[in-house]
Amino acid sequence: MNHSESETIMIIIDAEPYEFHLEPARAALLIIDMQRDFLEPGGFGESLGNDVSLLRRTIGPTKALLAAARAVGLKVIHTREGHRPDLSDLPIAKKLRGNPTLSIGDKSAMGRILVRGEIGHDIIPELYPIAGEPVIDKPGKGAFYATDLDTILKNAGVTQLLVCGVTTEVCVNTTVREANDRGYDCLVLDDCCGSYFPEFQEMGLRMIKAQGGIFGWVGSSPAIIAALT
Ligand code: TIU
Repeated sequence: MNHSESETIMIIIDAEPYEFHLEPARAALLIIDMQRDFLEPGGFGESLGNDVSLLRRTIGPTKALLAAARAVGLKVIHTREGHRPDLSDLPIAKKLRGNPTLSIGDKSAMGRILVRGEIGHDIIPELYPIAGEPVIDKPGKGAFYATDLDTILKNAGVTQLLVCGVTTEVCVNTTVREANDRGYDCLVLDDCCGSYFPEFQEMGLRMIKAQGGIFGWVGSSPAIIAALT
């Protein structure tokens, strides 16, 4: 691949706390855990008493952004939170936390909860990966923990991440913090991130952009789509 021409392209994106200098050749769209168990009625998230509509409002904007990224050849990476069928990578603390009636590995309406290969663990049909888009299966909240994401990004020359996904304060925040410590610039897209808790949605984003962008930037997908197309 010849980077020399595309590397010079830099687009100024309106963001907080200040403008983001997007370099498409060095950027990747990172879509975190848009899985049926978190987003669909009858899934794990709803079984815990959560209102999945608060997450589902992210699907339309993320789908539009994904289409724009694919159209211009921007790198796209998906993640899924989940465990091996034998649960050998599931810490007992994670299994037992909250004393749930239904926990990871148990049978639910969409198969065994957060187990790789099960229906509920997979990515929602609206955002399903296509050939050439890596899918990172992660056992933790952060997408860098116990995965090859960092290697994949470094090998592809990626230094900037456009971050979407669920939930804002859990897997999105954890991943952005991990990325920040590894030297990546993260632009988190507020309309493409969702939380079951409106107050955590707001604070999860404010924590990223506070103190001059202590963990990164916050923007919106229409600005990225306009810049790419
Ligand atoms: N992907 C992700 O955020 N996993 C979670 O467990 N999120 C919750 O909000 N529970």
